Amino acid sequence: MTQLNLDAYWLPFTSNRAFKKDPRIIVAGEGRYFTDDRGRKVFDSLSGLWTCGLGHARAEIAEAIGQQARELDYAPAFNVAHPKAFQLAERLTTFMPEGLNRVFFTCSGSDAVDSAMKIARAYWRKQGLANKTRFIGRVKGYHGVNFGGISVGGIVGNRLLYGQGVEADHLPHTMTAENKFSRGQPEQGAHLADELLNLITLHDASTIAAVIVEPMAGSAGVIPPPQGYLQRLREICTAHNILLIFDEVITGLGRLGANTGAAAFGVVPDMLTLAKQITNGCQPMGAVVAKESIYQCFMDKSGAEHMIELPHGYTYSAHPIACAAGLAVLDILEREQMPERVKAIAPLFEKALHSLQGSSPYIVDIRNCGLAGGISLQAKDGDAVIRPYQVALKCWEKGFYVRHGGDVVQLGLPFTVEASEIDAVINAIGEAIAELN
Ligand code: PXG
Ligand code: PLP
Repeated sequence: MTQLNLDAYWLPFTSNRAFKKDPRIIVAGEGRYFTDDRGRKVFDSLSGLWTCGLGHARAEIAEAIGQQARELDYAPAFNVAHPKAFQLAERLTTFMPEGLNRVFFTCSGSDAVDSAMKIARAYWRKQGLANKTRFIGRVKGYHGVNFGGISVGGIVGNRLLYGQGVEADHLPHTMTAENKFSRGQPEQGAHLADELLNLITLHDASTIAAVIVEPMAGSAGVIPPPQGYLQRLREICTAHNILLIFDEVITGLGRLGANTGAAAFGVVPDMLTLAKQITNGCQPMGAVVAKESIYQCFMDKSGAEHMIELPHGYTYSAHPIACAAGLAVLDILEREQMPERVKAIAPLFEKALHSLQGSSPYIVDIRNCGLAGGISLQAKDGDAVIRPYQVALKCWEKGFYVRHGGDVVQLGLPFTVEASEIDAVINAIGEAIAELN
C-alpha cells in the first residue's frame, strides 16, 4: 500500500480526529468479507451500511455495470429516457405491496425521503388543500440528512446544528421499559400510535400532509414496531385524510424476510421509499414508490399535456448504470429467494443475539427483527456513545466490522450469512463487551 495522505478527505458521520489517528481502511470486498490494508479478512456484519445484502463483488452485478458503462454511460433524465429505467420501475413494482406501482427514482435514501415529502405536499396542493404542509415523524426516526429528512427525523444529534427545517412534529418512539429484550415485535405499545390523535387535535388534520415512519426503525438501533402499532397508524391516517409514508430504505427488499416492511407487518402505506438494497450498494440510487392514485392526481390536475406535472428530479435520476445494477440485483433477489432465506435464518440469529442477555451489566436491551439486531449499552459517566464505539473498535481488531450508532451496537447481517458466522460475530461482540470497563 502506498502511504495515504489523510488530510483532504472530510469523512461523513465520523469522528475525523480520532479516525485519522487510527484509520480503518478497506481495500477490497468479496462475499461477506472485506480485506483491510493490513491484508486481514474482516467480516461485514452490517452488509456495508445496510446496503449489500447479497454480499460484495457479485459477478452478475459487476458484469451488468461494466456492460452498461460501455453501452450507454449516461442519459439525461429530463424529457428523454432509456429503456432500463422503465424496466427497473416495472420490476420493482412486482416486489411492492398491491397498488404501489408508480416509481420515482432518486440518487439516495435522503433524496427519496425529501422527494416523497415534496410529492405529499404537492398532492394536497393539487387538490386545493394547500394548508396540508406539516409532517409528523417519530422520535428516534432516521430519514436521511436533507432538510426535509432531518425535520421529520427524531435523532437529536442529527438536527441540533442545522437550525430551522420543515414544519414537523413527532410521535413518541416505541422503546418502552416493559418491552426490553423483546424478541421480534414487542407485544405492548400499539397504543403509542394513538398519540397521533393528540397531534391531530393540536395541529388539525387540515394542516398535516403526511406521517412518515420507518416500519422498523433502523439507525436509531433496530426498533421493531409493537404488534398492531402500524395497523393503528394506518387506520388513523385513513380516517383523517393524511398520507402514510413508510421509509423503507433499510427494510426494503429483503432485510425483514419479506420484500418490504409493509409486507412483513401487513400494512400498506400510500408511498414508500427505497434505496440501499436496490443496487446492493453498488451504485447510488433511491426511489419513491407511490400508489397509482397519487400519480394519477398529478396527471389529472396539471393543465395542458405539455406541462410538467411534478417539477422535481435529479441530474442522476434513473442513472443507466444504477438501473442496470438494480435489474441484476432484483434477478438475484428473486432467483436466490433471498427474502425467504432471511426469514428462514432469522430465528437462528434471534437466538444467538439474545444469548448475550445477562452476559454483562452494560447490556441494557437487545432487539431484533429479520436480519437486523441492536444491543443497547449503558452510558459511561454520562457518555452514551463511548461503549458502543469501543466495542466497534475492538471488534474491528478481532476481524469483524460492527456498526455503532448512539448507545447501540447494530447488526445488519448479509442475507447470505451462514450459521457459523452468526455465532462468530456474536461471540466477538460478547468478548468485546466483556473487555469494557
Ligand atoms: N431513511 C432511512 C430509513 C435510512 O435508514 C436514509 C433514509 C438515508 O439514506 P441515504 O442513502 O441518503 O444515506 C437511511 C440511511 C446506520 C446507517 O448505521 C443507516 C443509514 C445510513 C448510514 C448508516 O444505521 N440509513
Ligand atoms: N446546483 C447547480 C448549480 C446545478 O446546476 C444543479 C443541477 O443542475 C444542482 C445543484 C442539482 O444537482 P443534482 O441534479 O445532481 O441534484
